[in-house]
Order: sequence, then C-alpha cells, then structure tokens
Amino acid sequence: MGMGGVERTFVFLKPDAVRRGLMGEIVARIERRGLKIRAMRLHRMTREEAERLYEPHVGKEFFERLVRHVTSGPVLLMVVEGPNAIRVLRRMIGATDPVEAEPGTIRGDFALDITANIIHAADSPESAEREMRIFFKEEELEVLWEGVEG
Ligand code: FUP
Repeated sequence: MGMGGVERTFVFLKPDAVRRGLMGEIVARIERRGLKIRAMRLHRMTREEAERLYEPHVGKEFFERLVRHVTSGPVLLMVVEGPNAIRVLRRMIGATDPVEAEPGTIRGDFALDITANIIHAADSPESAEREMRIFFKEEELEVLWEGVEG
C-alpha cells in the first residue's frame, strides 16, 4: 500500500454502462482525475472468463445473476495506472449497494441496481493482477507505451 506509489488496477465498464452510452463520460472522469489508461478494449466476456473473474463469489446467491449480466453485452476493459490507483478507483466508483453509493461517485451518479452497477474496479493489488491477467497479456500493456515519456 504505497504512499503515492504507482499502481496498476483492473477496471471494466459493465454492459449496462456501454448500452446506456456512458463510456465517454466515465473514461473522461478517470482521465480528468489524472490517471493513465494503460490499456483499453471493448470485449464480449465469455461465461468462462466471467466465472474466473468472479471466482471469489462462487456459491453466493447473486453469482449467476452477476455472470449473466457481465456476459449480456460488450464491456469496456481497462488497465488504469497512477499513484494509489487501486484505492483511488475504489473511492471513485462508490459503494456496491446503490443506496450507500454517494452522489459524486460513478455508481452514486449513474446506478440504482446492485447487479447492473456500471463499473468494476479491483479491490487489492492481488486481485488487480489476477483480474487483468485474465484479459490482457503483459506484452500488450508494455508495447503500447514503449518509448513514451512520463
Ligand atoms: P464491488 O467490489 O463493489 O463490485 O462488490 P463485490 O465484490 O462485493 O461484488 C461484485 C459484484 O457482484 C458487484 F459489483 C455486483 C454483484 N453483487 C450483486 O449482484 N449482489 C450483491 O448483493 C453483491 C454483489
């Protein structure tokens, strides 16, 4: 947990966000905050990928609903980088429960449903690495920024 240490986190916009045309607005918030979009790609998640991503939630009552939602349409996958990126993104997305999500957070401004809740962001360095590896190759993250300053 670095004091200003540069971290990478895994984020994706769920099918409800893409369907509602909110990609630009949400990507803009992340960029405006000063975080770097290290990689980004539209993707249709397979059931296998969704089950792997949400493996920690296997057996919970909402698991099947969650997998069905994230595979229901395209998602926007991102790797986001910056100082304390993991904690910063978690605060920007807001609480899982839509009633608790504060106005000003992404969920607090755009979501009322606990499953169709716009956005996912990894909750720890370990989950960030595990989750981004399901969708991005390390070479892919490196090659895009080769020779770029700052
Ligand atoms: P979060 O990290 O805020 O996305 O929340 P969790 O890791 O606890 O849950 C992952 C996803 O499962 C949520 F984004 C939405 C879904 N979920 C439900 O559908 N119902 C619940 O009661 C809890 C989570």
